[in-house]
Amino acid sequence: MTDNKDTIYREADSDNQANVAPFKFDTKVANVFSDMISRSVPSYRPILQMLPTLTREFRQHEANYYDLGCSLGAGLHAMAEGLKPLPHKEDISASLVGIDNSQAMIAKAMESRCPYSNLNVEYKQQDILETEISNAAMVLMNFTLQFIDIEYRDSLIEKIYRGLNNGGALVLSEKVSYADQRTQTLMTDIHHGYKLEQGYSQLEISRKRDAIENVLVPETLETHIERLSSAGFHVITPWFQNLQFLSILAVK
Ligand code: GEK
Repeated sequence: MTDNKDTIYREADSDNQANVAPFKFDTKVANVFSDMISRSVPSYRPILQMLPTLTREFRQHEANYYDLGCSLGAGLHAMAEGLKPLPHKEDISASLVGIDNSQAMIAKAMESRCPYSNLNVEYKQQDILETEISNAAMVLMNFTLQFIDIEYRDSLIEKIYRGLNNGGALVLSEKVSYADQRTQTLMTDIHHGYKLEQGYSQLEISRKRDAIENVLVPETLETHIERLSSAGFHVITPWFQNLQFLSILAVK
Protein backbone atom coordinates (compact mmCIF):
# COMPACT_ATOMS: atom_id res chain seq x y z
CA MET A 1 0.00 0.00 0.00
CA THR A 2 1.18 3.52 -0.72
CA ASP A 3 1.58 6.56 1.52
CA ASN A 4 1.84 9.08 -1.34
CA LYS A 5 0.33 12.42 -0.40
CA ASP A 6 -2.92 13.47 -2.05
CA THR A 7 -2.29 16.75 -3.88
CA ILE A 8 -4.65 16.02 -6.81
CA TYR A 9 -6.87 19.09 -6.34
CA ARG A 10 -3.96 21.29 -5.36
CA GLU A 11 -2.37 20.55 -8.72
CA ALA A 12 -5.65 20.66 -10.69
CA ASP A 13 -4.94 22.79 -13.71
CA SER A 14 -7.95 25.04 -13.44
CA ASP A 15 -8.68 28.48 -12.03
CA ASN A 16 -12.23 28.00 -13.08
CA GLN A 17 -13.90 25.60 -10.63
CA ALA A 18 -16.74 24.92 -13.06
CA ASN A 19 -14.19 22.98 -15.13
CA VAL A 20 -13.28 20.40 -12.49
CA ALA A 21 -13.84 16.99 -14.10
CA PRO A 22 -16.09 14.41 -12.38
CA PHE A 23 -14.20 12.26 -9.86
CA LYS A 24 -12.85 8.91 -11.13
CA PHE A 25 -11.00 6.06 -9.39
CA ASP A 26 -8.10 6.18 -11.87
CA THR A 27 -4.34 5.63 -11.48
CA LYS A 28 -3.80 9.12 -10.08
CA VAL A 29 -6.33 8.44 -7.31
CA ALA A 30 -5.12 4.86 -6.67
CA ASN A 31 -1.58 6.20 -6.13
CA VAL A 32 -2.66 8.50 -3.28
CA PHE A 33 -5.77 6.65 -2.11
CA SER A 34 -4.69 5.72 1.44
CA ASP A 35 -3.79 9.32 2.22
CA MET A 36 -6.87 10.72 0.43
CA ILE A 37 -9.43 8.60 2.27
CA SER A 38 -7.73 8.87 5.67
CA ARG A 39 -7.67 12.68 5.50
CA SER A 40 -11.20 12.92 4.04
CA VAL A 41 -13.20 10.33 6.02
CA PRO A 42 -12.70 10.74 9.77
CA SER A 43 -14.10 7.29 10.55
CA TYR A 44 -12.02 5.38 7.99
CA ARG A 45 -9.07 4.33 10.21
CA PRO A 46 -11.14 3.59 13.35
CA ILE A 47 -13.51 1.38 11.30
CA LEU A 48 -10.57 -0.58 9.84
CA GLN A 49 -9.13 -0.97 13.34
CA MET A 50 -12.37 -2.52 14.63
CA LEU A 51 -13.02 -4.76 11.61
CA PRO A 52 -10.91 -7.72 12.83
CA THR A 53 -12.97 -7.76 16.05
CA LEU A 54 -16.25 -7.59 14.12
CA THR A 55 -15.10 -10.28 11.70
CA ARG A 56 -14.15 -12.62 14.58
CA GLU A 57 -17.81 -12.64 15.59
CA PHE A 58 -18.67 -14.05 12.15
CA ARG A 59 -15.94 -16.70 11.82
CA GLN A 60 -17.28 -19.60 9.84
CA HIS A 61 -15.37 -22.59 8.49
CA GLU A 62 -15.22 -22.83 4.68
CA ALA A 63 -17.33 -19.74 4.11
CA ASN A 64 -16.75 -16.76 1.81
CA TYR A 65 -15.93 -13.19 2.88
CA TYR A 66 -16.47 -10.39 0.36
CA ASP A 67 -15.14 -6.84 0.23
CA LEU A 68 -17.24 -5.03 -2.40
CA GLY A 69 -15.50 -1.91 -3.68
CA CYS A 70 -12.27 -3.04 -2.01
CA SER A 71 -10.00 -0.30 -3.47
CA LEU A 72 -6.48 -1.27 -2.29
CA GLY A 73 -7.80 -4.12 -0.13
CA ALA A 74 -7.50 -2.51 3.33
CA GLY A 75 -10.89 -3.92 4.41
CA LEU A 76 -10.03 -7.38 3.12
CA HIS A 77 -6.76 -7.36 5.09
CA ALA A 78 -8.63 -6.25 8.21
CA MET A 79 -11.09 -9.16 7.75
CA ALA A 80 -8.12 -11.54 7.31
CA GLU A 81 -6.80 -10.38 10.72
CA GLY A 82 -10.11 -11.51 12.23
CA LEU A 83 -9.90 -14.92 10.55
CA LYS A 84 -6.24 -15.81 11.20
CA PRO A 85 -5.50 -18.77 13.49
CA LEU A 86 -6.19 -17.80 17.11
CA PRO A 87 -4.92 -19.55 20.29
CA HIS A 88 -8.32 -20.22 21.88
CA LYS A 89 -10.45 -20.63 18.76
CA GLU A 90 -10.80 -23.48 16.35
CA ASP A 91 -8.83 -22.96 13.14
CA ILE A 92 -10.95 -22.26 10.11
CA SER A 93 -10.22 -22.03 6.43
CA ALA A 94 -12.01 -19.37 4.42
CA SER A 95 -12.00 -17.54 1.09
CA LEU A 96 -11.72 -13.77 0.91
CA VAL A 97 -12.70 -12.00 -2.28
CA GLY A 98 -12.02 -8.33 -3.03
CA ILE A 99 -13.99 -6.78 -5.89
CA ASP A 100 -13.49 -3.40 -7.51
CA ASN A 101 -14.27 -2.13 -10.99
CA SER A 102 -11.23 0.18 -11.03
CA GLN A 103 -8.35 -1.47 -12.87
CA ALA A 104 -5.86 0.84 -11.13
CA MET A 105 -7.14 -0.13 -7.66
CA ILE A 106 -7.19 -3.88 -8.34
CA ALA A 107 -3.69 -3.82 -9.86
CA LYS A 108 -2.33 -2.19 -6.67
CA ALA A 109 -4.41 -4.42 -4.37
CA MET A 110 -2.87 -7.48 -6.05
CA GLU A 111 0.61 -6.34 -5.04
CA SER A 112 -0.23 -7.10 -1.39
CA ARG A 113 0.07 -10.56 0.18
CA CYS A 114 -1.98 -12.22 2.89
CA PRO A 115 0.35 -13.83 5.47
CA TYR A 116 -2.15 -16.47 6.70
CA SER A 117 -2.09 -19.87 5.00
CA ASN A 118 -5.60 -20.83 6.21
CA LEU A 119 -7.02 -18.06 4.02
CA ASN A 120 -7.41 -17.98 0.27
CA VAL A 121 -7.41 -14.36 -0.97
CA GLU A 122 -8.31 -13.23 -4.47
CA TYR A 123 -9.05 -9.92 -6.16
CA LYS A 124 -11.31 -9.41 -9.15
CA GLN A 125 -11.86 -6.41 -11.37
CA GLN A 126 -15.63 -6.44 -11.71
CA ASP A 127 -18.73 -4.28 -11.28
CA ILE A 128 -20.21 -5.28 -7.92
CA LEU A 129 -23.63 -5.30 -9.58
CA GLU A 130 -22.36 -8.38 -11.49
CA THR A 131 -20.75 -10.15 -8.53
CA GLU A 132 -22.19 -13.49 -7.46
CA ILE A 133 -22.45 -13.74 -3.68
CA SER A 134 -22.79 -17.22 -2.17
CA ASN A 135 -22.03 -19.08 1.06
CA ALA A 136 -21.10 -15.73 2.63
CA ALA A 137 -20.33 -15.33 6.32
CA MET A 138 -19.68 -11.62 5.89
CA VAL A 139 -19.93 -8.95 3.22
CA LEU A 140 -18.18 -5.63 3.65
CA MET A 141 -19.13 -2.50 1.73
CA ASN A 142 -16.85 0.13 3.23
CA PHE A 143 -17.95 3.42 1.60
CA THR A 144 -18.95 1.85 -1.72
CA LEU A 145 -22.77 1.80 -1.92
CA GLN A 146 -22.71 5.62 -2.06
CA PHE A 147 -21.13 5.34 -5.55
CA ILE A 148 -23.81 3.00 -6.94
CA ASP A 149 -26.77 4.48 -8.85
CA ILE A 150 -29.67 4.78 -6.43
CA GLU A 151 -31.94 2.74 -8.71
CA TYR A 152 -29.68 -0.34 -8.27
CA ARG A 153 -29.14 -0.10 -4.52
CA ASP A 154 -32.24 -2.08 -3.45
CA SER A 155 -31.46 -5.04 -5.70
CA LEU A 156 -27.77 -5.02 -4.66
CA ILE A 157 -28.69 -5.21 -0.96
CA GLU A 158 -31.26 -7.95 -1.73
CA LYS A 159 -28.59 -9.93 -3.61
CA ILE A 160 -26.21 -9.64 -0.64
CA TYR A 161 -28.95 -10.80 1.72
CA ARG A 162 -29.65 -13.87 -0.45
CA GLY A 163 -25.93 -14.74 -0.65
CA LEU A 164 -25.34 -14.55 3.12
CA ASN A 165 -25.61 -17.65 5.28
CA ASN A 166 -28.03 -17.46 8.20
CA GLY A 167 -26.32 -15.51 10.99
CA GLY A 168 -24.01 -13.86 8.44
CA ALA A 169 -23.40 -10.10 8.42
CA LEU A 170 -23.27 -7.13 6.13
CA VAL A 171 -21.04 -4.27 7.31
CA LEU A 172 -22.15 -1.18 5.42
CA SER A 173 -20.18 2.04 5.90
CA GLU A 174 -21.55 5.17 4.25
CA LYS A 175 -21.46 8.94 4.21
CA VAL A 176 -25.04 9.88 5.10
CA SER A 177 -27.16 12.94 4.42
CA TYR A 178 -29.69 14.58 6.74
CA ALA A 179 -33.33 15.41 5.98
CA ASP A 180 -33.04 18.43 8.28
CA GLN A 181 -31.23 21.23 6.43
CA ARG A 182 -29.68 22.80 9.55
CA THR A 183 -28.18 19.47 10.57
CA GLN A 184 -26.91 18.92 7.03
CA THR A 185 -25.24 22.35 6.95
CA LEU A 186 -23.72 21.93 10.40
CA MET A 187 -22.24 18.50 9.65
CA THR A 188 -20.90 19.74 6.29
CA ASP A 189 -19.24 22.71 8.02
CA ILE A 190 -17.64 20.54 10.71
CA HIS A 191 -16.40 18.09 8.06
CA HIS A 192 -14.96 21.03 6.12
CA GLY A 193 -13.12 22.02 9.32
CA TYR A 194 -11.79 18.47 9.67
CA LYS A 195 -10.37 18.57 6.13
CA LEU A 196 -8.72 21.96 6.77
CA GLU A 197 -7.11 20.50 9.90
CA GLN A 198 -5.89 17.58 7.80
CA GLY A 199 -3.95 20.02 5.59
CA TYR A 200 -6.32 20.47 2.64
CA SER A 201 -6.75 24.08 1.45
CA GLN A 202 -10.12 25.82 0.92
CA LEU A 203 -9.54 25.55 -2.84
CA GLU A 204 -8.71 21.83 -2.73
CA ILE A 205 -11.81 21.17 -0.62
CA SER A 206 -14.14 23.06 -2.95
CA ARG A 207 -12.64 21.49 -6.11
CA LYS A 208 -13.03 18.00 -4.62
CA ARG A 209 -16.61 18.83 -3.62
CA ASP A 210 -17.41 19.86 -7.21
CA ALA A 211 -15.73 16.76 -8.64
CA ILE A 212 -17.53 14.32 -6.33
CA GLU A 213 -21.01 15.87 -6.64
CA ASN A 214 -23.35 13.45 -8.47
CA VAL A 215 -20.65 10.74 -8.22
CA LEU A 216 -21.00 10.13 -4.47
CA VAL A 217 -24.72 10.30 -3.66
CA PRO A 218 -25.42 9.96 0.08
CA GLU A 219 -28.76 8.92 1.56
CA THR A 220 -30.17 9.31 5.06
CA LEU A 221 -29.58 6.72 7.79
CA GLU A 222 -33.35 6.12 7.80
CA THR A 223 -33.29 5.22 4.08
CA HIS A 224 -30.46 2.71 4.65
CA ILE A 225 -32.25 1.12 7.62
CA GLU A 226 -35.51 0.91 5.65
CA ARG A 227 -33.73 -0.76 2.69
CA LEU A 228 -31.91 -3.28 4.92
CA SER A 229 -35.12 -4.08 6.76
CA SER A 230 -37.07 -4.58 3.49
CA ALA A 231 -34.35 -6.95 2.27
CA GLY A 232 -34.95 -9.10 5.38
CA PHE A 233 -32.06 -8.25 7.73
CA HIS A 234 -32.90 -8.70 11.44
CA VAL A 235 -30.28 -6.96 13.53
CA ILE A 236 -29.71 -3.54 11.93
CA THR A 237 -27.67 -1.10 13.96
CA PRO A 238 -25.09 1.63 13.44
CA TRP A 239 -22.01 0.46 15.37
CA PHE A 240 -19.75 3.43 14.58
CA GLN A 241 -20.24 7.07 13.65
CA ASN A 242 -17.96 10.07 13.26
CA LEU A 243 -19.76 13.12 11.82
CA GLN A 244 -21.76 12.05 8.74
CA PHE A 245 -19.62 8.94 8.21
CA LEU A 246 -21.08 5.87 9.80
CA SER A 247 -21.08 2.11 9.65
CA ILE A 248 -24.07 -0.18 10.03
CA LEU A 249 -24.03 -3.82 11.09
CA ALA A 250 -26.87 -5.87 9.57
CA VAL A 251 -27.29 -9.56 10.37
CA LYS A 252 -29.32 -12.16 8.44
C1 GEK B 1 -11.59 0.66 1.66
N1 GEK B 1 -13.65 -0.12 0.62
O1 GEK B 1 -10.43 1.09 1.54
N2 GEK B 1 -18.24 -1.89 -8.84
C2 GEK B 1 -17.08 -2.13 -8.20
N3 GEK B 1 -16.40 -1.19 -7.51
C3 GEK B 1 -16.92 0.06 -7.50
C4 GEK B 1 -18.12 0.38 -8.17
C5 GEK B 1 -18.79 -0.65 -8.85
N4 GEK B 1 -19.95 -0.44 -9.51
N5 GEK B 1 -18.37 1.71 -7.98
C6 GEK B 1 -17.35 2.18 -7.22
N6 GEK B 1 -16.48 1.20 -6.95
C7 GEK B 1 -12.47 0.72 0.44
C8 GEK B 1 -12.83 2.13 0.10
S1 GEK B 1 -13.74 3.68 -2.02
C9 GEK B 1 -14.52 4.87 -1.03
C10 GEK B 1 -13.86 2.23 -1.00
C11 GEK B 1 -14.16 6.28 -1.30
C12 GEK B 1 -15.24 1.28 -6.13
C13 GEK B 1 -14.30 2.38 -6.56
O2 GEK B 1 -13.48 2.01 -7.65
C14 GEK B 1 -13.51 2.61 -5.27
O3 GEK B 1 -12.31 1.85 -5.25
C15 GEK B 1 -14.45 2.15 -4.16
O4 GEK B 1 -15.60 1.60 -4.82
C16 GEK B 1 -14.93 3.26 -3.26
O5 GEK B 1 -12.05 0.21 2.74
O6 GEK B 1 -13.29 6.56 -2.13
O7 GEK B 1 -14.81 7.19 -0.60
